[in-house]
Amino acid sequence: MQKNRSQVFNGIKQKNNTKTAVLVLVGFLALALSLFYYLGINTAEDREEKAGILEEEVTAAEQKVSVESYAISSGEFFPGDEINSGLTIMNTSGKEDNFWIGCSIQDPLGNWHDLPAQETHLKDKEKTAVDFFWPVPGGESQLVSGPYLLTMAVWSEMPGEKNARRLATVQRKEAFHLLKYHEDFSSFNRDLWEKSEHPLGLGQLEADNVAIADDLLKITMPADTLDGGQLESKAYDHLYGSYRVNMKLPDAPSSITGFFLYRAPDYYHEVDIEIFNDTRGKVMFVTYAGGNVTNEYETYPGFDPTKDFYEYRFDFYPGKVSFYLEGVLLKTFKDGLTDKPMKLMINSWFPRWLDGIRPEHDAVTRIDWIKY
Ligand SMILES: [Ca+2]
Repeated sequence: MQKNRSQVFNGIKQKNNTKTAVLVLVGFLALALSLFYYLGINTAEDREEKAGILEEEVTAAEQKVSVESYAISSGEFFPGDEINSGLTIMNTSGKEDNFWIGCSIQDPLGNWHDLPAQETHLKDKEKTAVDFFWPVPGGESQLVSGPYLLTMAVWSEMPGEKNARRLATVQRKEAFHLLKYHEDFSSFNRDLWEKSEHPLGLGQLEADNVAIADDLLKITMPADTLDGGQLESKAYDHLYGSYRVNMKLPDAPSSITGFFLYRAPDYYHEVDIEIFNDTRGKVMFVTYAGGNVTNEYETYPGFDPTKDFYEYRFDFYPGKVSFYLEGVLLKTFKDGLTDKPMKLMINSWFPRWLDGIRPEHDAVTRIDWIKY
């Protein structure tokens, strides 16, 4: 039951100087996208945006342009990928006129990235399609992972000019997701990760209990023991961003699996998702700062984590951390958060505050991927 989260390319192709633009959407992607827009158009937010276009941005006295259609990349993107968006506009001013179309992208920290505005000259009732392409920066860029907002606007003059008026706007919050890295566990990346070896809870974290097999990271809690395993990033280079893991848990009551950011000492810098390794689907979201638990929330999101692979995620930004399961927002904390870079970790183990029931058989946590 893994979701289809493949990135959806969409764009409006411009046919040189022809009067009509053709929305090029191919096969399944077209269908998926159409459905997406069909559904999307019915959300309150979209209605609001539509209303904004018709009632606020284009006044009766200035009915100069209409937005005929638009498309915005959706899904997940990584460095090297390209974000596409486009819109088709029609000149409704009653005369030939020039228009400028701008596109801006806002990262989860609120920073804007403006793409160069494009100028177009249209006769009355003439339509044109304009595309924008934004290559996702890679390498050493300060890219922040998470959901991005995209807005396109039609202007009367070059945006930024003194007399420039915004004639129409299309905006989508959480239009797409940018991520910096996709660890698929096809091999063990020694530059990024190390296996932990130390006591934790009622047992030991053993490096031998952490292994790559079948394109999975497997953390084993061996039969008849209270031992477990832990993978941790080598560097303390994780702070703000979106952290996602797709995994299937073992049924080993009284043990838990944690996906979290951590920096020593204990209780000072931590953001946690903890899932109970049993069929109930009980999860906890916890943060630590200044030597204390600062937030703790327990919920049953309604699925059995031992039955299939599911996505567990938290988005951490200044003054805010939000927790998601299968893309559904379950909880946000707005205070009691550290601001120090941490390690990203994942572990399966037996805490002292549970019953310490030794599994009859090897209990294995299967981790398909981590993205951040
Ligand atoms: Ca994998």
